[in-house]
Amino acid sequence: MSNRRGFIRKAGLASISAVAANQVVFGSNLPKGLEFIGLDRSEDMPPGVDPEMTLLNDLPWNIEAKAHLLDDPVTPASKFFIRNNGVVPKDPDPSSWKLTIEGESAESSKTYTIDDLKSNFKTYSYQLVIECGGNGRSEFNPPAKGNQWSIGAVACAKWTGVRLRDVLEDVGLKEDAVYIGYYGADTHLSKDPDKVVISRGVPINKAMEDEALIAWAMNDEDIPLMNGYPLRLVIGGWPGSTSGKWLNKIVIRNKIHDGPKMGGDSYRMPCESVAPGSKVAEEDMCIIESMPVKSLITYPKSGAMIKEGRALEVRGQAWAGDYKVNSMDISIDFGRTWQSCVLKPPANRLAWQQWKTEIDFPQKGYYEVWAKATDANGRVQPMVVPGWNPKGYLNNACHRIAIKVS
Ligand SMILES: Nc1nc2c(c(=O)[nH]1)N[C@H]1C(S)=C(S)[C@@H](COP(=O)(O)O)O[C@H]1N2
Ligand SMILES: [Mo]
Repeated sequence: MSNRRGFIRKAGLASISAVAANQVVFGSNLPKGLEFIGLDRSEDMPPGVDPEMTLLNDLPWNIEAKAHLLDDPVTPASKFFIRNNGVVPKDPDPSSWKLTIEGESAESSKTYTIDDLKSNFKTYSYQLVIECGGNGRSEFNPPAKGNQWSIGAVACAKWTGVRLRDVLEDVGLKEDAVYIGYYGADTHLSKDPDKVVISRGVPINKAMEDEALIAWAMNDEDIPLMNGYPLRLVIGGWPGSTSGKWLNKIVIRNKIHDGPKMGGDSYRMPCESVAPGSKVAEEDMCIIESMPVKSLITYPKSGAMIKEGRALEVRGQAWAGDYKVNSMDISIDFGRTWQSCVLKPPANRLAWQQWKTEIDFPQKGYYEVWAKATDANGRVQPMVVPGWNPKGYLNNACHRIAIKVS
């Protein structure tokens, strides 16, 4: 733990939780080995954010959920994680908002208002999992730079909008189209107006699937400003970074999109596994596509105290990127034996699935409940942190909670 903290401190003020990045006046004088005490920052959260959410950074805003906050099948806006790379656009106006589709592999260039999208195309709603590629980053060793997400940079809301496919087809795709890229209206932390914060994308086949949405509503309401109001892409099952917020442009590309955060270590993994701490050459890095199988225990909270002789209901969520979760198991003996859980089918493709079971504890004492999901391809969550990588992506280790029986 002390190593971890030391690392965070070296990484700069901006990553110290519970201290406003821009408010530590004499921060550079802090003696080595000391940490800022910090304040209860729940009052400094953006409007509408549950005070139990964890603030990792406020410039840019990065806020994650705790496991027990993700107990709802459909995540409410107040518990939806926020991951920003730049500065949120000021007072976006939905009535004048424009989305332009262009690019070397577009047959034409077209611009739509949100009303155009609503009236020219059919509207669809899906429950879709968005998980940051860096969710779980805080567990990697040697540590990776960036927001030290624990387990809460994931959510599954109901999204409403038009199919990305329908809009792309309205513009027309040339034969050589292989990728799309997005642009948004957020601005760069450097204040350089020419610098793009992030512009990622997905291959055409992912963009053309039924569930890929250009969305204007989350849970039947306007999308919260922090989550992309008034318009965003929602690409379920892939790293959250593909779901462009404050969406104002989509480019249809004849090559893999090359916007900021498509190359280097960003959202890329060593194509072959490497020893922890290795330097990996550019050409040996591969773009992350589907997120791996994963699950959370959302009830009870870790640390729950229960009475001896009483069965305990345990429940949570499970998801597996582009795939279904096939089975869910829990262990109370540190992985020696497993008990299977009841697992619901997803509400639609790319939604997370609810699981539950009842546990009888054999005697008084301290226990841990470990949860393990298996996807439709037979891939299983690892019990410990999986393959180290330079930016600390794709940690899908089993979630654990503590229980005291007395
Ligand atoms: N324009 C824009 N889109 C963006 C980002 C961003 O910083 N700017 N962050 C991306 C990342 S890394 C993630 S994980 C998701 C997070 O979406 P959320 O903040 O709604 O949870 O948005 C993605 N879309
Ligand atoms: Mo992300």
